[in-house]
Amino acid sequence: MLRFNTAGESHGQGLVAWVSGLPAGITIDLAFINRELKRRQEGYGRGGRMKIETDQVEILSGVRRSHTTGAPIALLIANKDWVNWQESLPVEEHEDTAQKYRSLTSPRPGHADLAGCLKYNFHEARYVLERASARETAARVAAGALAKLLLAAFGIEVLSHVLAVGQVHAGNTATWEQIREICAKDDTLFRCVDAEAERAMKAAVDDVLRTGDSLGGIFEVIAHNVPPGLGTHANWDERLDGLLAQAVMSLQAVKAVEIGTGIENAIALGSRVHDQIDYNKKEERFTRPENHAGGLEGGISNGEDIVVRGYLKPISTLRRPLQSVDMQTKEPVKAAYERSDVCVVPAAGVAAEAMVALVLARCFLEKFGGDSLVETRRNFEGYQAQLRAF
Ligand code: EPS
Repeated sequence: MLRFNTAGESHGQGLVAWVSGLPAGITIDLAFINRELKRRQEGYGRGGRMKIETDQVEILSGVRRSHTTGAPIALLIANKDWVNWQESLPVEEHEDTAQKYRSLTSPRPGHADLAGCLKYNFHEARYVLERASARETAARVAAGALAKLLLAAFGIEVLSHVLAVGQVHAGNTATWEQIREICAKDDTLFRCVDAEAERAMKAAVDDVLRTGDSLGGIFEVIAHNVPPGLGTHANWDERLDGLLAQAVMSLQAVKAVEIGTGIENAIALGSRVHDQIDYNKKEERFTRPENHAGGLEGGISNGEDIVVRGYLKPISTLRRPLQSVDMQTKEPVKAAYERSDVCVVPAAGVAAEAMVALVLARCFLEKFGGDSLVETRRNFEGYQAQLRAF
């Protein structure tokens, strides 16, 4: 079974990920993983931290001579900012470290600060916010890049683009080719296929930069060329739509997840919503002229592109802070301000690609198995032949 987890704090020594269950023989391209990390750092509206960090992965185990060995893979991404924090957050307390500790006693509405302090019995939020930080998604992106490399060996690609920032919506008309093109570019502002909407998104972010506010938005992840038959209707906890929703919702600041055009579908007529079925005799496969279902029916992939949208609340750290209460004095105060991003929708899209890729890779390996890529491929090709002969 493909499993992964992460550890690490925003201003700790580094972030780590552990990935287990990938078959032996997958080609691992470090440049690809690092490019994914760079994509996560991009976007207009990021804070000062992104000028400090150049995220690079170090692989500590499970990969030898550019191939997976089948053993657990340990990944490390160093935090360059650690040099500025090692006396504030030392692993072992020293005599002179206490006064260098940077406590945060006025919790930010919308952040994990207060709920985390109540739960763990801290009277200031440093340890909570360090782990709650979306910097953790760098580790997820590195793990997701491994999943993407497995999927790519079977022609499956996972990419994302931005549909909306604040009130600015680009519309729902992006094609797979446009999404590929925008993802191939370095240093995009919002990874939005609509240049005019992108300009308006920049203006919206400039506004909140001026006013000390923040903005959320909507990203869309597409998984292209996914075979039909991943996930199952048979058990609630194996439905692929449910697994994808949980994985994407688990990303910091994501507050709603949509499959296909699920939200619009809820208020439309059934006859407009359900994707009619055709058969392409030459390609020996069922096709759909439209994809409102986002490639999922009955919790099973149906062979169309899988479409997952994430809705991001605005960043909760505000330069012009909201009202809060000091956790020690219980007196009213303004919420704390820490250096932060003001808009992270394209970065969240990249983190969501990683989560979608990890879920798909897990379901793919559940269906096709294999301890080596050769074995997985044999099983996959047998199923492809079965589909053609259906
Ligand atoms: C970061 C995500 C955000 C940034 C962070 C880097 O984390 P958070 O969810 O805590 O706001 O603010 O940068 C800093 C913590 C900092 O000191 O600037 C990321 O995605 O890498």
